[in-house]
Amino acid sequence: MLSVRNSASRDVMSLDGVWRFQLDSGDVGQTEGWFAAPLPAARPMPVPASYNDVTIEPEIHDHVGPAWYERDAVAPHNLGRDRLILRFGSVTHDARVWVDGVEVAEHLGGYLPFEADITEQVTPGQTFRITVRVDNRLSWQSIPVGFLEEDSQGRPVQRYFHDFFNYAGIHRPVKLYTRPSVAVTDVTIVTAYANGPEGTIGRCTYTVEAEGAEHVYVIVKDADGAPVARADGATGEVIIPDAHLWRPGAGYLYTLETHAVGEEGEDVYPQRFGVRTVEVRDSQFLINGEPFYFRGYGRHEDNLIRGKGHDPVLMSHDFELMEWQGANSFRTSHYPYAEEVMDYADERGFVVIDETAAVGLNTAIAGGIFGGEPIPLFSEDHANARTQAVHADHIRELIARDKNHPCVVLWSLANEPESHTEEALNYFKPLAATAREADPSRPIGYVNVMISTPDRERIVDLFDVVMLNRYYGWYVNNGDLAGAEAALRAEIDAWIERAPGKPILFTEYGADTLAGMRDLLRRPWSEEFQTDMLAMYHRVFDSYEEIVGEQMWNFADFQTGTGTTRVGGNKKGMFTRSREPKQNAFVVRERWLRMREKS
Ligand code: GCB
Repeated sequence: MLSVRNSASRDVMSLDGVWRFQLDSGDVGQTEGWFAAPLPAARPMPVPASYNDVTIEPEIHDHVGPAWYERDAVAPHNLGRDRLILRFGSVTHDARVWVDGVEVAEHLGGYLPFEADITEQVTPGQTFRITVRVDNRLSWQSIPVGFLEEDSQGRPVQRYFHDFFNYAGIHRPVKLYTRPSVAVTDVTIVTAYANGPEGTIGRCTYTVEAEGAEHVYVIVKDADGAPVARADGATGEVIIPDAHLWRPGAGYLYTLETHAVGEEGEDVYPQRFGVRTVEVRDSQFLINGEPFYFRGYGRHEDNLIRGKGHDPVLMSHDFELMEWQGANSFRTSHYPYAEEVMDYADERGFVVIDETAAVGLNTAIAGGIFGGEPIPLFSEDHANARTQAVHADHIRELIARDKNHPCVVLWSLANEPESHTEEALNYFKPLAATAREADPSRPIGYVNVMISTPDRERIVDLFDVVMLNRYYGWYVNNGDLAGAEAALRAEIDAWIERAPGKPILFTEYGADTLAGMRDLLRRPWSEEFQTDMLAMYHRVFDSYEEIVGEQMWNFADFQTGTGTTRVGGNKKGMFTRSREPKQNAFVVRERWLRMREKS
């Protein structure tokens, strides 16, 4: 799906702001037709934001079930023959949308965009009402999975197998945009380059899909907007003389200006791209043919009050912090991030591991804590063929959204799924094929959980890299760093034997750390222990050529459900939730700046 862009033929209007909102605890809104008239008892609610922390009402914070949003908007008075599209960046988790009482869209899954052509529902210059039903319930057939229970008062409680809080609402910008009836509907770009006597020659292979077009042509513009190449036809190749590569730390971007011309007019869509290659070879991860070492974090879209609501201020600050620290990459743990974040990563030259929302497909863990009910996960009554189909659709949607981002170098199909059983192999085999078919140009991986050791693991052969979340020193060997180091080294040795030639990437390692807790004995939970534990991991990583990256857990403290192991959330952050550095942040900064200088 194309991002929303302004162009000579497209106008964009923001619908962010304060909407009207109402919980639907009895799930009666649909049968009572809340979409057909203004909401019966609405209160204000900002968009984009999670609704949970905005008010101080437990009913809203802990709500399980549908909630409704509503606002008025005005259709452009000069719409002419253009189409009017209503687009949501994400609604978590399931959405239904009405315009003046007419249903226009339905979308499953809380982290990807969807849109509806509402031209027929509106009158140019007239006000219309948008109503959205948001359902935050997870089931065995949603991605991520979850199930419902009741508390002692008979109220529904959402259970799930990941630790981050199940924030809900309209999380990302809502837009209205116009486009001509002749329209560019999709663009796919794959790049390559060759170095020769005349410098670097970039090659951009493209495919444009267009509606109602008789003629398609493309113009490549450089970062200053100057045209540097052009080609005719809906598919083809453009050669870029003297090309600037997109590199980690230097995000040079071109624009493929696509023109679709038909009897009804012309559409212009500017698709940004970077010239770069990605390849996995001989235990190395190569970007532009050079070995790349990932320095960074697993992150969350999470912050005070706004929950998972996208906020450009926080986004910019987070990138400043990452750069200050010398990081060059992050993983979108554990769901696709806002499109604005992906654009920003492209511009700033950050390297991204793009992860699906398939977190917690594992009934043997609960938020990283081992234990829990022994539920047969991949089975008719739990994660079944329907779940797999939803997961496959989600992979296709993610790749359709993010395929043109040069920052994305690797697709992560799941975080810590069950991966040591025959059922897991049967589940993931077709999904790996789905990802490869949707994007043959990038490597794929999945993130392995600690209980699926190399002697038991069954699915790694489907993937190009080994991605490991390890907590030796924390959940295992807590406080015993010598024991943790020995166990970590033994496991790495076993992975090298189990998956020869595949690069190994540490996608999580970390210790809960209460900011301000200092300890002369350097014990767990103190700032000293976090520093010591990460230093131990880094020493180990430095002694293996097969290890191509370190993404610690987590960039910042984040909100979770409550529990005996979570003190006001997950505290494994390098920074606190309000982005103050812990002691460790300075220590790791020295290491990463040194590494940045050398690379
Ligand atoms: C994990 C999960 C991550 C948790 C983390 C922890 O393995 O992937 O989502 O937050 O452990 O801190 O327990």
